[in-house]
Amino acid sequence: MDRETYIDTLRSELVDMVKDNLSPVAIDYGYSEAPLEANIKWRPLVLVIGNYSSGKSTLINDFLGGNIQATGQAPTDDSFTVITYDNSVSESEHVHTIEERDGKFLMNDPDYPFESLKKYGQRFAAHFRLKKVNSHFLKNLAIIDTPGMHDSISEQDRGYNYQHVIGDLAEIADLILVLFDPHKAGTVQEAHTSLKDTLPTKTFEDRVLFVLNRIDECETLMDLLRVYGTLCWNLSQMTGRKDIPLIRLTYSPHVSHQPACEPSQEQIAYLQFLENQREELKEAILKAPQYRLDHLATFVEIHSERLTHLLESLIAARKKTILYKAKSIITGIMISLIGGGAVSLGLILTNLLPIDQIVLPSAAGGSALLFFMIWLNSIQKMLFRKHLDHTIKEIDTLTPLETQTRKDSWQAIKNTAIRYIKKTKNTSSLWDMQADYAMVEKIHSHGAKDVREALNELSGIRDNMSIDPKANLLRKEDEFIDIYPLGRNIFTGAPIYYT
Ligand SMILES: Nc1nc2c(ncn2[C@@H]2O[C@H](COP(=O)(O)OP(=O)(O)O)[C@@H](O)[C@H]2O)c(=O)[nH]1
Ligand SMILES: [Mg+2]
Repeated sequence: MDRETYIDTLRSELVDMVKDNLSPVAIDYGYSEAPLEANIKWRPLVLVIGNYSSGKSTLINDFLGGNIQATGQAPTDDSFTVITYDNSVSESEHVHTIEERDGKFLMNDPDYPFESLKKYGQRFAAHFRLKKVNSHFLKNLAIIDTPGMHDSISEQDRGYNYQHVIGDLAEIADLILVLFDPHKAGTVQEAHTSLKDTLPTKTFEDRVLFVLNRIDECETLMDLLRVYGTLCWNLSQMTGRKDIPLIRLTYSPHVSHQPACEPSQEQIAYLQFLENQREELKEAILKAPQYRLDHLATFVEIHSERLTHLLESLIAARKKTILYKAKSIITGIMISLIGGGAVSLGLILTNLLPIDQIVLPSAAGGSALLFFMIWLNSIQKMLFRKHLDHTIKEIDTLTPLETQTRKDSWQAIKNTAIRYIKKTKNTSSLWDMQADYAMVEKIHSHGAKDVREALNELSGIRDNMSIDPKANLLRKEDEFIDIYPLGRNIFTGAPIYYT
C-alpha cells in the first residue's frame, strides 16, 4: 500500500466512524440537521481569500497551469468558484475548463459538501459555480477562488452575507490561503473577522497560510520591508498576539515579467532571493490531503466531545426529573392518604354516614384515590412544568464546567440541550441515552486519539516509503530499516505496519 492509499484508507475509516457513530446521535438529539459527514466526505479543500486584486486568481491560474480564472486590476470576478479535477481529458492536453456548473447544482447535489450554503439564497447561488479542470495540481484536492474583500461594499450590496459564507467555507476547508498585496497590506480586518469567528481556536494556526503577494511591485527591498512591517503589525493587532505568523512572500513571475511591469535591476536583485517561495507555497498546498486527515481528526474530536457533553447534560437532567417524579409521587400518595384520612374523620365527626366496616374504608380509599387523581392530573402537572422551567433555568449547573474547554463545548451545545429538554419534556429513555453516551464517549476517548497516533507516525515517514499492512517491516528502496508498527486499525484493532 503506498502512502497515498494509506492516507485514503485512514480518511475513509474516519468518515465511516462519523457516519456510523456520531451522525445518528447528532441527528436524534437535534445537534445537527444533516449528517455530520456531509461536510467532510468530499475531497480536500483549499480556500483562497484576500483583498480584491491581491492576485488570488492569478496565483490559482499559475498553480493550475492554465488560464482558468479571469484576472484583472478592477474587481473582475465576484463569484465563488470551486475548481475541481476532471480526468475525462488527459492532463497532457492543455489545461482548460472541461465542464462548468452553476451554484444551484452545486448546492443541491449531495455529493458535494455545499448543501448548507443554500441558506444564503438566490443571490448567493448566482455567485457560486463549479469548474472541472484537467490540471494535475487538482488530482488530490479542490480549490475555491473567492471574490475579493472590499472595504467599501456593504453586505446589502452583495445581497448575501459575505463574511458568513467565507466562515462556512473556512469551516470545511483544510487549508486557507489569506492573500495580501503591497497596496492593501493594512486592510486585514475583514479576513481576520471571518476566520476568527468560525475556526476553532486550536486549528486556526494550523490551517491558515498568510501570503504577501505581488511583492515584485515593491520597487526596492526597503519598500518591501516597510509593507511587510505594516502587515505584521496589523496581523498582530488583529490576533492580539505578539508573535508574528509566518508570512510567505511571493509574486507571479508570469505577470511580473510582462513588459509593462518589467522589474528594475535593483528589484531583480532582491527578488532573486525570494524566487523559491512560490514553489514552497505550492508544495504546502499540495499537502492539503494530509491536513485533511488532521482536520478530520479534529472534527471527530470536537464533535464527539460536544456530543458527549450534550448527552452528559441530558442524562443529568433526566436523572433529576426521575428523582423529582419519584418524590412527587410519594408526596402525592402522602397527601392523598392524609386527604382520605381527613375525609373519613370528617364523616365520623359529622355523623353523615353510618359508620360501619365497609362504608368507612371505602369512603377513605375512594377519597384518597380521588385526591391522588386530582394530584396527578392537575397539581403534579403544574408542578412538573415548574420543575422543567427550573431545570432549564438552572441548566448551567447540570454538568461541571471547570475548564475553558468544557465551557467552550457547553456554549456550543447549551441551546441544543434546552431545545431537546423542551421538545421531549425530559421523558426520553435514560437507558437509551446512556447507551448513546457510552458509544460517543468511546469515540471521544479512543477514536480520534488512535488516528492522531497514526498521523504522528505518518509524519515521520518519508514520501518514498511504501506501506504494506501485511508485511511487518519498514523498508526504503528495498533496504530493510526497522520493524515498525504504525498503529492499530481503529475498528479491528489489527496493527498496521510500514514496509
Ligand atoms: N506585478 C504583479 N501583478 C500581479 C501579480 N499577481 C496578480 N497581478 C495582477 O493583479 C491584477 C489582479 O489579479 P487577480 O488575480 O485578478 O486578483 P484577484 O482579484 O485577487 O483575483 C491582475 O491585473 C494581475 O495581472 C503579481 O504577482 N505581480
Ligand atoms: Mg479573482
